[in-house]
Amino acid sequence: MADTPPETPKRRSGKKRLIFVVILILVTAAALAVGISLNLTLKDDEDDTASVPVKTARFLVNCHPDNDASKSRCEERGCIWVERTDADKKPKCSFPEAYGYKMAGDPEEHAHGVKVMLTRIDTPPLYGMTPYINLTVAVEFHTDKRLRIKIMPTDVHRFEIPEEAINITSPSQPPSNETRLYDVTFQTDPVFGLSVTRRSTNATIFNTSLPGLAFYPQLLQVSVLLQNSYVYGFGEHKHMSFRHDMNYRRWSIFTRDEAPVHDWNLYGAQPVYMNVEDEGKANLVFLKNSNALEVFLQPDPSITFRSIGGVLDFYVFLGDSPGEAVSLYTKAVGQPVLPPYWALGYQLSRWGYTNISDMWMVINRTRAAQIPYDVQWADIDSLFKQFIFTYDRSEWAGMPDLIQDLHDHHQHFIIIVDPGVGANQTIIAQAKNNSGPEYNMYEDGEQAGIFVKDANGDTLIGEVWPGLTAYPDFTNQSVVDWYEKYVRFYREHENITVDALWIDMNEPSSFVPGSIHGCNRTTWDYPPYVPQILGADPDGKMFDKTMCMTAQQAWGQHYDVHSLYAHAMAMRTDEVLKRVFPGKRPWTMTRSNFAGTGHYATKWMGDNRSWWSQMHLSIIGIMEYSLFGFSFNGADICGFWRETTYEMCLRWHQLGAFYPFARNHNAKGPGETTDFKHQDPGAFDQRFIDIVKQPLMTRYRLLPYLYTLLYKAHLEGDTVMRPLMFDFPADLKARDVDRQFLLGSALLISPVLEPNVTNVEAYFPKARWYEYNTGEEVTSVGQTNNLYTPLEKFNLHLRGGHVIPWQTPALTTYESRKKDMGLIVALDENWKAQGELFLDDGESDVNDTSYSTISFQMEKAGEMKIIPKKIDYSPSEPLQFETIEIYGLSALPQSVFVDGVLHSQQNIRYFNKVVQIIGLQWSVLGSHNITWSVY
Ligand code: MIG
Repeated sequence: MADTPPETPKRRSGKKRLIFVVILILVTAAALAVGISLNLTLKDDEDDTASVPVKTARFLVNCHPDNDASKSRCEERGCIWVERTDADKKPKCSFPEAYGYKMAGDPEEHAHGVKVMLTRIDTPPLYGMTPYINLTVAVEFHTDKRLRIKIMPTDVHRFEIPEEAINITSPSQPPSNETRLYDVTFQTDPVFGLSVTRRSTNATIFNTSLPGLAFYPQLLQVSVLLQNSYVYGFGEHKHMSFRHDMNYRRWSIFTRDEAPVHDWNLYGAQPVYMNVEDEGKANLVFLKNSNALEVFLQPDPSITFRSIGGVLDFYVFLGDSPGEAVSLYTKAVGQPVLPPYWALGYQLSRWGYTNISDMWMVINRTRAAQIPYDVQWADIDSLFKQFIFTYDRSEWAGMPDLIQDLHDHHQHFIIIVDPGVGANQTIIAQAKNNSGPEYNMYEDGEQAGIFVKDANGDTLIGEVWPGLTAYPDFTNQSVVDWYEKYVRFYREHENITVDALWIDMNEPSSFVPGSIHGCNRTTWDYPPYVPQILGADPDGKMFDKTMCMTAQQAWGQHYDVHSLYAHAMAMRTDEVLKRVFPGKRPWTMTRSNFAGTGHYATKWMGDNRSWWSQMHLSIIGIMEYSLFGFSFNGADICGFWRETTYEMCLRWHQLGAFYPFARNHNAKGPGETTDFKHQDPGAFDQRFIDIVKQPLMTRYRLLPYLYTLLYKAHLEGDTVMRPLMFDFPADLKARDVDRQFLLGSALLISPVLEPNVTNVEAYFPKARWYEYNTGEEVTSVGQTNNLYTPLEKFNLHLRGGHVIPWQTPALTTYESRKKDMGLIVALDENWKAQGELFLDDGESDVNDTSYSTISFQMEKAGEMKIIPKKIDYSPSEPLQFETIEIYGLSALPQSVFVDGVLHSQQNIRYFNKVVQIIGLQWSVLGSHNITWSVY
C-alpha cells in the first residue's frame, strides 16, 4: 500500500482503462422545458483531456495536516506515508487514489441542472467522527457564465449562510445550451469527480476528481484541480506576492483581530480565488461557507478546501477577462458601495490624540500648510472611557464646536464605533453622568434582547475597550432600531454630528478568550479537527481573542456565523445611516468582512506597520480586496504601528495618494508616555509639505476620473485599484507584477517602496504610455524600465487610448468640485482615445435619475466628440471644460477646430510633449466636438 506515488503529473499511456464520463447535453429549448437530457458516453482516457485518470495518489492531498503526523497515524487513517526531508514541502501523508465517494446511480436531471447521489467508499473515519455516507451533489446552471456546485449530505439539514446575508438567486430561466460557456462532466472511477470545462478553449477549469472528498459533521474536504497555477485571492492574509505560491502553502480563513504581520488568518474572511486561464480568460470561484476553513495550495496545480462546518457550496464565474470575472461575482454577491464624493478627499486620523487641543493643533497646521484635506477622524480617544456614542466632556469639551468648524469649512467628521457595549455598572453610571441619563445603551440592548447570548441564553460578556462588554447581535434585524437610536442620540443629543461611521473590532474581538467565564469544553469550542488558525495552539481551541463558539445569534451558532459578524454589522450600519440621512448615501468603513461586504462598506487594511515592506503589502492587500468586490480600499498611510520616518512617510504619501481611499492613520503607542510621534504632514518640515502636496494635488486633480471609476464599480462591478494583469491578462510578465498597480485602465502607479532609492524598476506592458507630468512617451514597452525617482518625484503614467477627465484641484473636494474641468486625451497606437465621466451631486442616493454621464469618443484620429449620454443631474453652478490636453502628438497641430470653428492659435500651446488647447468654455453637459489636423 505504501508504494511511492509517481511525483510528476505524467499521463500514463497504453492503459486502456476506461472511465465513465457523463456528458450533459441540453438539447433543445423544448427539452429545457421538461429538464435536461443526459447522455452517457464512454471515453478512453487517452484522448480525453478533460478528465484526469487517477490510480495511485498522483495528486498529493494532505491527509495529516494536523500536528504529530507519523507513519502509523497516517496509515490508521487509510492514507499513504512517504518519508521526506523537511526541505521537501510535499505532504508525507496523503490520501490514496480511491479515497472518497462513488456515484450511486445515474445523474438526475432537473430544471436548472443536474443532481448526483454519492455514497462513501469505506475507509477508516477521520478524527473519530462519523462520516455522512450519502451525499448529494446539486449542480445548478445559473447563467451562461455562472454555475453553482453544492455538495451536502443527503437528507440532513446543515448550517447554510442565510439569504439575508448573501442572496444569490438562481434565475428563473436556466441558460440555453447554445449560449452556456461551460460543460459539466462527471468522473466515476476511481472516485467521484466533477469537472467544469470552458467550451471555447476546452480547458478544464474546475475539477474535483482528486482523492480525499470527505464529509463529516465537523470536517468537509474537497480538492479542485485547476488549469494552471495563476491563482490569486483568498483572504484576509499577509500575502507577500499577489500571485499565489502554489508550492504546498496553507492559509486559514476565520475572522480574527490580528495585524498583517502573521502568515495566518487576519481580519476578513474571503473564501474567493481567481484563476487566470492560459488565454487570459479568468474564472473566479467563491466557496459560500462561513465556517473556519483552510485552503491548501498545491503545485498540481490544485486547491484543497477544508472547512469545519456548513456545506460545500461553490459558485463558479467564467469571465472573458479577470475584470469580467470580478464583475460577474459582484453581480451575485453585491456590487461595491459608492462613497460620497467628499470621501475621495485626503483624510487625517490617529489613535492617540491626547485631547481636543491636540486634534485642533493638527487641524490648524494642516489648514495653514494648505494641504488638501477633507476629513478628520476620531478614534476611541475622544470617547468617555471608551464607551461608544459618547465623548469625554472634560478632555474633549468643545467637541461639537470642533465638528461644526469642520463642517463650516466643508470638511467632514467620522468617528469609530466598536461593537462592544460597556456593561460594567460602575462605568455605566459614570457614562450617564458624562453623557446624560438618556445614555442607556446597555439597558436598552438588554431590554430589546439584541445582545449575543451564551450557551445558557444569558448575555455573553467579554472584554474590550470599555471593560466588560456585551456584543450586539447584528444578525438580528431588531438591532437596527436600537442602533439607530444611538446614532441619533449622538448627533442630536450630544451634538456629535458624525458624517459616517468607522466600524472596528468586529471580528468580533475580545481581550478575554470566549467570555469572562471562558467557554465550556464542547465540540464547537474544541472541534475534533482545528484548522491552523491563530490562537488555536496548543489546546485546540477556537475562541481565542473572540467569543465562545457556542454563543447564540439570530443567524445561528457563533461557530457557524463567527466570520459573518462584521458582514452583519456593516449591513446594519448601512441601514441605520440610510435612516439617519434619508436620501443620502451612507458611508461605512469596516475592518472585518466576509464575501459580499463590499456592497455595504469600505475596507481598510487594519493595523499595518510603519515598515517599508508594508507599503508593498498594502498594494497586494488592496488589489486582493478589489478582487473580492470592494472598490474603495486603502491602508493607513505612513503606517499605523511604530514610528514612521520622514522618507517613509513621504514615499507612502506618494503611494497612498493613489489608493482609492487615502487616509493617514497612526497608532497611539505602546504606553502612556511613549506615544508615537504625529505623522500628519504638518508634523514635518516645509520641504516635506511641499513634496507631499504634489501627489495629493494630483489626486484631487484626478478625482473626476477616480469618481467615475467608483461609479462604474458600483453600477457594473468594475474594479478600481487593480493589478496590471487585469488589463493585460495574456501578458505572462504582467501576471506577476504586484509592486505597481492601475487605477482603472488609464493610470499606472509605480511607487518607490524602499528606503534610500532613487530608481524604480517598472514594467510597462505593450501599449502607449505617457508620463503624467511631461507627456513624455515611454519608448520601451513590453519590458522593465528604470525610472529615475528622487524623493520629490513619483511615477504616474497614462495609458494611451484613454480620455481622463480632471478638475482644477483645491483644498477640499467641495471647492474643487466648483473649479474648471479639463480632459487629457492620451492617444493610442491608432491615435485614438475614449473615456467617460459620471457627474452627480456627490452625496444623494444613487438611482436612475441622480446622475449624468458624458462620453468622449473618437471614431477617427484627430476628431473627438463629447457626447452627453444621460443628463439627469446638472451642477447647481455652471461647470465647464476649459482645457484639453493631448498626449501623443509629436508637434503642434496646424489648426484646431472647436465645434466647427477655427480655434485661435494663441489658445493652443505645446509644452513638454503635451498639446494644450485652452479657452474652451464648454458647459460640461453640452455636446461638442474638436478636431485637430496633425497627428
Ligand atoms: O485594539 O481604536 O485597527 O485603526 O486605531 C486596537 C484603536 C483598536 C484597531 C484599529 C485601529 C484603531 C485602534 N483599534
